[in-house]
Amino acid sequence: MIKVGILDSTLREGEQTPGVIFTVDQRVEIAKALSDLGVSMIEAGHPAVSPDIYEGIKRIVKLKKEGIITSEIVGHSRAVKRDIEIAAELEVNRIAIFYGVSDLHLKAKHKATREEALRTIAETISYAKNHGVKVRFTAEDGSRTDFDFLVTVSKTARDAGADRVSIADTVGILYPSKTKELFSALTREVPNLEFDIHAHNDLGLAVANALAAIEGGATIIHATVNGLGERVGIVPLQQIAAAIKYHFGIEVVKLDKLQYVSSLVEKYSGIPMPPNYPITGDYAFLHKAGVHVAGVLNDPRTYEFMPPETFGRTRDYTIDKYTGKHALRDKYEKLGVKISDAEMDQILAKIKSNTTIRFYRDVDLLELAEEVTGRVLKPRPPE
Ligand code: AKG
Repeated sequence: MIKVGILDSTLREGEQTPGVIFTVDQRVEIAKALSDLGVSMIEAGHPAVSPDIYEGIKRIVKLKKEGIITSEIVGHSRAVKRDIEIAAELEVNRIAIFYGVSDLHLKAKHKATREEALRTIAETISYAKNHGVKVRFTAEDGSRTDFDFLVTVSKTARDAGADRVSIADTVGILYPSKTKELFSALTREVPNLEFDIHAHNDLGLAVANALAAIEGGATIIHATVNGLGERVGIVPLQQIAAAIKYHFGIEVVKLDKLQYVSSLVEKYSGIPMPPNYPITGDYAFLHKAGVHVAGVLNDPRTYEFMPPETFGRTRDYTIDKYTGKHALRDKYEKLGVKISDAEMDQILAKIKSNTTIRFYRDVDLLELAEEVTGRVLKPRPPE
């Protein structure tokens, strides 16, 4: 039986997108929207980074205490006592401590041996636990870490008091079968510990890896709204939520609220949503070719994996040279215009001969119908 929840890191990993900065008010509004959406955990920021992040977390924690926000609030921290103290004084529910554990990170960043790393991990987790908070440890660059050492790191974190370990695919190089194998082996080798996956999207495989991690036993998936994050970001919340619903039948968040949260973060992040973005992009439920539109008009399941209403959206189709008769008839019916079969053939021939028009608007279709039928169809201003 699969058990899975979402940690949303829009306010931490998401703000690490180049050029993205959230104000304190925006942070609070996003956190409220995420809680309404139903994410299990909100990673609200790394408070040691700057005063505005500190202030944002303070206000988010206050809303949590008042019961307005219901998700667990996570404060982010390096494996450094001062960072932990700053997060602890904010009274977050959980502190997430990260430390690079691959040999590359140990050598190039921490200048530490494996033994020194294990000591730092154990000491900082115990230090955080002594402040009365839950602790997650993140094995940064976990996907490039020697497996036996990753097991030792996980056991060390667990024995020091962490109830969760996040395996970070920091440079996004995992692929699904390897991910499932990794999480299956970790959950087998390290009992009494829950695992998260933090999957970067450098190869475009983050969602696939997150699904594979669930199959391997991960119980929390890190995601950001619109897939924000360092470089090309991490698992997009809207995609993983839809995929978990489709493949596992579990509604990890309120799917019909995804569009609103996506638009909110689009506005505040300044990163525009491409129209062809899954689930929340303008074209996600917009059909084009004649064969597709005819299929959808008969039974939408022919070209939709789930109905748009699930996501609070509606279906539509475009008119251009790819259009067929079914779509055109449906369009004119919706416009309240009666067109004979012969007239319809003439209109379609005109559309197909005009190969440079990308989208026919309703007004263009009325004009075409006027040309062919000789009747007045467009509303005219009063004389
Ligand atoms: C990463 O490795 O990409 C991280 O963001 C590590 C920090 C974390 O997930 O806690």
